[in-house]
Amino acid sequence: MTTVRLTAASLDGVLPRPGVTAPPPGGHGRDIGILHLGIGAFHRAHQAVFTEDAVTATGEGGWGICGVTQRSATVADQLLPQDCRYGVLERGLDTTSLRIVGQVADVVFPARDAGRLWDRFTDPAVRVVTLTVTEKGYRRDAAGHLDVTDAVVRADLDGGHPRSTVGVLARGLQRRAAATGAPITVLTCDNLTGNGRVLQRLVADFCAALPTAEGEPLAAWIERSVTFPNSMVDRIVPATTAGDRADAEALLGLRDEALVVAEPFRQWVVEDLFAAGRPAWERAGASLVTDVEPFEQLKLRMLNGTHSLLAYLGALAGHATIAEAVRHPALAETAQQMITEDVAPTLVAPPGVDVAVYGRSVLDRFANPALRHLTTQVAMDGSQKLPLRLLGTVRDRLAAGATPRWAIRGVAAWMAYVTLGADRTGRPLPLDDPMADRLRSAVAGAQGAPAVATALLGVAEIFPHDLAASSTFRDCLTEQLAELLATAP
Ligand code: CS2
Repeated sequence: MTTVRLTAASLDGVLPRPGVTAPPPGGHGRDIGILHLGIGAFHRAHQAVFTEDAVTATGEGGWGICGVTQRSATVADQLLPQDCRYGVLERGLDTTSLRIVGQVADVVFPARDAGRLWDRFTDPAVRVVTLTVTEKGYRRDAAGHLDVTDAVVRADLDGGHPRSTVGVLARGLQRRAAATGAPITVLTCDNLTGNGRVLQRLVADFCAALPTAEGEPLAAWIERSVTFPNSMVDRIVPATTAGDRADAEALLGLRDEALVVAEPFRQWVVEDLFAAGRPAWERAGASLVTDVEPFEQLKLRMLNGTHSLLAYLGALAGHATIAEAVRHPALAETAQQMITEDVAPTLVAPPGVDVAVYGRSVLDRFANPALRHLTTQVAMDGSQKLPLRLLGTVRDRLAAGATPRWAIRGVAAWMAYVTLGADRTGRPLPLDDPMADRLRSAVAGAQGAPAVATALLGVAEIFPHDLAASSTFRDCLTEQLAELLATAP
């Protein structure tokens, strides 16, 4: 028997239902005020939930979300037939609950219908553009600028329908400037240090690479009318599995093809720098602050850094999930040591946060066995993640005269992962990374830890010259890499 699919009408037909939370009646507040670039699982489990809670708490309308899916139509085809309703399956240690979210009001796949994207950009009712496009979506060069040698960025500068994130954003802002010039906020929600300022600079780089007569007035308008707050986002959202879909279907009695799964925890710290208003996210538990940086460093280095460490060491040791990896005593100890000995001394504690307690909570969250967060999923895009998550810690500790052995172990584990391509039982480990070809050819023919380390330390987009030249770093790295390579099948 095939189950009926989730839609606004079918949902009304099954509610109320134990274990299921429904969106507010009538889905108030769905008039679109937010345009979101990159409507993957993370946005649906994080910002959309905060926004719906804020709108529910205040009764203020006008903050419905229009999601944009750039690379494929999959998300549009999942959400549109469901009137954009979807479930967030919350998996705690011993509780599972399902919440249906109604805050997303539309989804656009620009390759199919670019006009609808531009209509949103020029609509003065749209006052915030949010983004979750992952680290690689920013297309930065080794110096952190927009990579104007990238073929997609070049094509966007030349005109035609833009495909890069910065291209879409700059062209959308250009149309808005020409239409009404109404101010707007661009709020990135990706795991980058100083993410708002980074994006602001990349958009400025795009403008600077345009012909002067076009780029200068656009840059000047953006300077006057657009703000780019920093933000720190946190919620573990693994890829949805068939098991998650089956569990949600059992709870709801409807089939949900847009389901996402998440841990109960969620946090959002946002710099309160909005050009044209915002939802009252503080009413939904977000923190609106003047300085996000200490929160961001804490999260990137302690949570994401440890996540990457466990992903590479765990995958190499044959652990399929992060929860399995962190339940292994030796790996748990390594993670704890990195947190305490290497990361903690580099941090300025954010107001009201006890860094040691935070570190323990991170490991508890990782150990949640109900979340099947694959080590290979977290291992993806290492070339983009390493500098933000591990290398900052390594640099700061080296500068303080210390040898951050555990953070360096994380780097060594990444190198072993790249080189071996298989775990200790011989099972293949995918190298899913925008620089995969570069990395493979760098290590091709390199025999033994010193040669592999030299080959990968030479990739300047990842390892800045001064770090690659540090003998303390190189010696500690080579020693640990030798050990990891020796345990290969
Ligand atoms: C993870 C993050 O996949 C990864 O690299 O480290 O997605 C992590 O789950 C989130 O940042 C948690 O907020």
